[in-house]
Amino acid sequence: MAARKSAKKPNVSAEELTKYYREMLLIRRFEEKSGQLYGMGLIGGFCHLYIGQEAVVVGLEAAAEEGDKRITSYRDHGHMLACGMDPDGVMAELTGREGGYSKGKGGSMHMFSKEKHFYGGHGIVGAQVPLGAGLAFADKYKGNGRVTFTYFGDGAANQGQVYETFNMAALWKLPVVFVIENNQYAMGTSQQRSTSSAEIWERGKAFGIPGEAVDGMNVLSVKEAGERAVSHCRNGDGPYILEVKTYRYRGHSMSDPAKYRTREEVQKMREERDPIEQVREMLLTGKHATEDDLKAIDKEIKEIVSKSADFAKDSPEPALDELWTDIYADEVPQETA
Ligand SMILES: Cc1ncc(C[n+]2csc(CCOP(=O)(O)OP(=O)(O)O)c2C)c(N)n1
Ligand SMILES: [Mg+2]
Repeated sequence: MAARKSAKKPNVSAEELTKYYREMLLIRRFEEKSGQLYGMGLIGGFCHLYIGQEAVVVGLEAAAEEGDKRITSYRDHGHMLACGMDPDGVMAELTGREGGYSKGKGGSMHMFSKEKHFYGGHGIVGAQVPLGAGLAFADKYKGNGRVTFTYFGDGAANQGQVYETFNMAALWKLPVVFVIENNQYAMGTSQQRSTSSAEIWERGKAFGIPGEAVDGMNVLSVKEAGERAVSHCRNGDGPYILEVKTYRYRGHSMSDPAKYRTREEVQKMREERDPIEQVREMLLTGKHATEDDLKAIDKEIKEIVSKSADFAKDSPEPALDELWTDIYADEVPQETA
């Protein structure tokens, strides 16, 4: 793929690196556990894992400030964990239980957190793109200096509504970072078979939107690019596009046997580009951490994930009368801030 490795020596503290390691590992272990629970029949319906793409959200969350917003597609568990949502609530939602973020009524693709400014979780490909611009419009209107991260895939990037959104976002100088998570596939269709240009971000030029391609397997490169994008938006200069070149190791969803690519292709990416291994290497070679330190982090993360699975299993199924709630808004929210 076209993503470049960052050649220069990273200017990053041990604390920061350890934080990214921990956050990416949490997503990976959480997703592995979700896969297991799915296999056991405890999670039903659609379930799209984020394994391999962890550096994208962790890098961009490192560039975000309190109050910034995020919205994404159905491949959303990593985004929720990275913005600080509770693993217990996410896992309980995956298993359709009362303790979940949508009281067990939304499942994998439909979770929200007003507190963490996470606006979903959207099952319709590309639907979150105009919604993300809408969130940014509200912030611009209020003049509160917030930025919205609007994530979508390489497949979604071929939709017409994306370009209608680019046009309006550029025209109104909306504070929105469009993050194209280019994992090279849209279900079983590779980017080469579906997309006329290898550099999707360049399409923004037609609207006067600046952007760049980013090595999405390197959390530091993602963070650095994220900071450029965020400062552009916060300065009032309008939208910015980041095409983050990444890779998903698992199938499109739990029901995908992934016959459209070779095992070797996946193996090569895991061995040579894995985002967590890269940070692990940096921590060890930079003598920022010992093998034992990392083992202790691994243990701590395993415990968080296993606790979330226990919470999910112990949480009851929603009561039958929940069928009649959360259908219409009880009141119109009057937000002022
Ligand atoms: C409007 C619409 N068309 C088709 C689908 C079926 N579908 C679900 S995911 C997907 C592929 C999207 O790929 P991409 O945007 O690259 O995201 P990724 O799954 O790789 O994260 C398709 C076609 C859908 N959910 N919504
Ligand atoms: Mg894709």
